[in-house]
Amino acid sequence: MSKPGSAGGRPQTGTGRFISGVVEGFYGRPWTMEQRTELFKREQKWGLNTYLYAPKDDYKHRMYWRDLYSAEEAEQLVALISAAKRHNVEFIYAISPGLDITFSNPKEVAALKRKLDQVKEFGCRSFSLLFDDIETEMCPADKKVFSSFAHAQVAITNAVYQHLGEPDTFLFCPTDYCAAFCTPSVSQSSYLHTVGEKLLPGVDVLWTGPKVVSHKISVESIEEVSSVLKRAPVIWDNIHANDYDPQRLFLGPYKDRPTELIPKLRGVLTNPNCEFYPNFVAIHTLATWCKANADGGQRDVEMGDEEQDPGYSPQKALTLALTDWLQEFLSTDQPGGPRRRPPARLKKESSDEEPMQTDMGESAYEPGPEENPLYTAEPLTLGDLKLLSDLFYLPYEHGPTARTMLQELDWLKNHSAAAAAAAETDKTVEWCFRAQQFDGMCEAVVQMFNRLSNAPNRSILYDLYDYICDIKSGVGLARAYVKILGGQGQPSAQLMNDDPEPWGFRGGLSGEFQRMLPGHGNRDLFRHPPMTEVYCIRPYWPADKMEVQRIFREMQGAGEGKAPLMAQPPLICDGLSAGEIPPSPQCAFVLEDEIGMCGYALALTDAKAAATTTKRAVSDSVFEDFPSVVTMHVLPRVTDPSPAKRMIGQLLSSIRSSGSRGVFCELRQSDRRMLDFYTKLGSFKPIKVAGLPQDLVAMGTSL
Ligand code: GDL
Repeated sequence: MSKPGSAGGRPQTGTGRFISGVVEGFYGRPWTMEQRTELFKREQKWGLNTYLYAPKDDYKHRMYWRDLYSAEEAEQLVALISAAKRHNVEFIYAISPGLDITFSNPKEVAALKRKLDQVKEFGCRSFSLLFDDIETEMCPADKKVFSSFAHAQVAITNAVYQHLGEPDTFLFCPTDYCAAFCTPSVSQSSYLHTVGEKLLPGVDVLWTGPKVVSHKISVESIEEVSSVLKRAPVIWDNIHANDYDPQRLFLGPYKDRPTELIPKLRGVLTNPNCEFYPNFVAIHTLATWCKANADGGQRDVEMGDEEQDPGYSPQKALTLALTDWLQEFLSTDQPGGPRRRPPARLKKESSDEEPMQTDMGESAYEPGPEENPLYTAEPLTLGDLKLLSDLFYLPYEHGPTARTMLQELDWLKNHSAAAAAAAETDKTVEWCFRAQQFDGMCEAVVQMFNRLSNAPNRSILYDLYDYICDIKSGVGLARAYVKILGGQGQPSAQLMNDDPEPWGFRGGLSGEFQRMLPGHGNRDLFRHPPMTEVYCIRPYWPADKMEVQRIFREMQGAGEGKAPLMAQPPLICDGLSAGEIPPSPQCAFVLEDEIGMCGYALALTDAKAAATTTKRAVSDSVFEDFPSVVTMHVLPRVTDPSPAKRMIGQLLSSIRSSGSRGVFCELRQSDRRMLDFYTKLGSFKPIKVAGLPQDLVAMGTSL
């Protein structure tokens, strides 16, 4: 096994310690000097050791990288660098010259060295060159000198690294900084191979994982990139970055990076939310993660969950972070901050309640018996913060409460008509119960909002404010909608009015664009590109039997006036298409276009009886894995495969809901179109069925 932070026996660079901490590497308003100093305090307290200064929109970091700092700026940077030192945090100064540097011009190299020399004079000892998010095409002058972009970047990086006296910590961010950017792949990327071979061994490489914002980072993926780079990378983690979407904020725990990675990495730096204060959770949970192995692999297995990381539980890390964060919320951060008032009902008898601030003294207003009581707010709770984090969790995952709310709203929407039709049945009772529960969850969001907006620490509140307002009104709309579904309440002005307030149609121009796209621009749009024709997939009704038979005959080559192909052996599911066997409930769909029905997909959740009718001796083991059978036909006029994919998708989902564990279909070898269709679906694979007539093929999929 290789040493921690080393790859392929390469000696460790720098101090050899695991680099852990924060990269201020996002687009948008950079943090203030005070916030950065606060960050160093926190890093020290939580055991993190590094800060990488790389704010994309700081003029002199990227756009005007050649410009030296003014005396005033210098003073600030000197103070910042010494604050980092005081808190035992390694300050790495990064520069991004890639927007316009000409690598082959010695004046440019000199400008870069001059700039970094200046920062070195400020007391900085660790540096970084970043080449992320830039054009990959070299200018003609550079093309004459360098054989590739990688060669150009590596040459300048090595030169600067040596010029600065080979600092202990020197980081390089490649232009292909994640697997998704590598062509054709990580292992075959000539760019990364050049970096791996030519970059001096003392320089470390930043890497964001499989994607820019990586959902998961696996040990295998890191082993792969380490072998190409010939060194263990430093992860630049964008898991909590929110600079790409103004409606999102990430308050979930550091997650989906196994702690087994720690010995395989040179370090981890998180590039978190643009707003400073909400990063409490991102940084606190990263610190907990980093400690996982330092504690000698403290075992923390939660029984019965094999997926758990033995060294780290995101849920526990989150609770630890939120518990500490709550204290910060409750501390007044501004002069003239609020006095804590006793809750209304306790006001009279509570004499032991400590006011947080007593400077209101004599002038404190006490309402008379018939007057308005003073506005009081309950203090924020850990439960509120848990809910807040659930609503603003992680880029690929909502927190548990948010998931439940979405599921419940979906269920209430889909079952509201049934509830109305079956008055006073169990279904209505269940619908009303679940609607009430949903309402309760919405109310909890409102209460959380109220308590948050009364929290004494205004700096955190102001960073959160836009987001919590947004979620509060989103939840409010859903809540009003469920009331209307349940027949309570009038359609509110917000939902139905012809002239709503601006908060009834949110999102500005970007919102307009999204609403104009099919499915409101949701993720399905990318999975199933939009169709040019309009199709409708609807449940099969018994009255559709004749039309289904017509399509079946047409597809068998026995259209009007032609005789059916008698010579062919029947398929198990032919009885379904011919209308001799009815499909299982909820397991039949038809496809319609402008002309009429143009396809169908039918299933039997239990195929055994149909096999017997077709006189086919299918073995029990096949039925054990694939108890259900499907058949699907789509007329040739439907040239777009998407509607058929969606129809089979809906059918499989219904079969799965019936409790079946697998499904198969039979196809004729000559039916190239359907064979091709099932093969391209990806989920269906050929299966062996003993006694299958020669020109038939069976394909199956588990559900
Ligand atoms: C990026 C940018 C980063 C930005 C992040 C999230 C790297 C190396 N660069 O690609 O500045 O904050 O995406 O939008 O991650």
